[in-house]
Amino acid sequence: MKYLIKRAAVLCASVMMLGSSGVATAASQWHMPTPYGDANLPTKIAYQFAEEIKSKTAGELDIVVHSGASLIKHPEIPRAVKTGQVQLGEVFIGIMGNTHPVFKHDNIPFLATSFDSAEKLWKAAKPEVEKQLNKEGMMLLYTVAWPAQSLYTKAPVNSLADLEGSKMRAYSPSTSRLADLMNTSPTTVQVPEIPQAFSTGIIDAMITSPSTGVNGQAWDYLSHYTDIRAWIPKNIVVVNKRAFKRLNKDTQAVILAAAANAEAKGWVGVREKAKEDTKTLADNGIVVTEPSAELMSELNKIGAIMIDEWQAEAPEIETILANFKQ
Ligand code: PCA
Repeated sequence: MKYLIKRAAVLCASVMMLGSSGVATAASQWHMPTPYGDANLPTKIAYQFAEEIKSKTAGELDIVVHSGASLIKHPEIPRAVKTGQVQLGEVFIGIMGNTHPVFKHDNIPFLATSFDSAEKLWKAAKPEVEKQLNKEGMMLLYTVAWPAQSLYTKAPVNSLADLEGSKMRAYSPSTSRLADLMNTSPTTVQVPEIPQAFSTGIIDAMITSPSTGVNGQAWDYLSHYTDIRAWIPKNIVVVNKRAFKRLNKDTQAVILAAAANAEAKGWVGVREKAKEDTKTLADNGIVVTEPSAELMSELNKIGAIMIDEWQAEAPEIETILANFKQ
């Protein structure tokens, strides 16, 4: 019986797919889990991306965005897309650092610290990232960057000695390594848990964007923001290759055009967000300062170590770095 029901569902699905041969299609619904809440730029862009596809396919493809890890937990999103549990999803590139070192290009301190150089780094890394995703049965649709990542603490930081022994939030393999090299102890904390982790003493420092600080009302539990602008990480939206291939060519073209629009919007939007959110931190009483020369020189040394370590991990990294330096 179960088998029969399954067969019927499959038949139904194939009838719907007749669209590619020009016969009228029934609307299909796709599910898109995203890791961050609705207030975040990448999530807003995900909604617009879905809306554009729905309107340009006249409702034939309806992508339902499930924000804030409400459908699938963040670390499980890549696997959910890979296995076809969902058709597409959004993920922070850095958390895939342990899958393959090409994904670590995203969280290497002081490699690309301005938006222009981050765009350049993305162009350099993208072909290698696409190759790895392809091996995993996924296809890249678009990326959205975060503002540069800076240091949040409960006291001023003039040099690394001021941070020694503190509990530093980590959100990826690379940020755990960074915390080690800073003589702090890394603790993995997801964005929604940041306020509670600070107030209960699980962490006492973090490196993230002004946007994530504003989002979690950082002024309630810390006082200093040192603008080290250490790296500019990104989210990517990926689609299951088989699901994409099953669509007719017109729908595929609509998706790719919407993805290109989303990416362009992201690079413009993040530049505005970075300024606006840094101002909001200051307006709410956080002491926003430029880093001291001593702190920057210490951090740059750590950055150089991390680039060396990363380079030794796989031949693809050499290719990314060579493309980036061109
Ligand atoms: N916010 C997310 C990812 C990068 C960022 O700015 C976070 O802190 O987890």
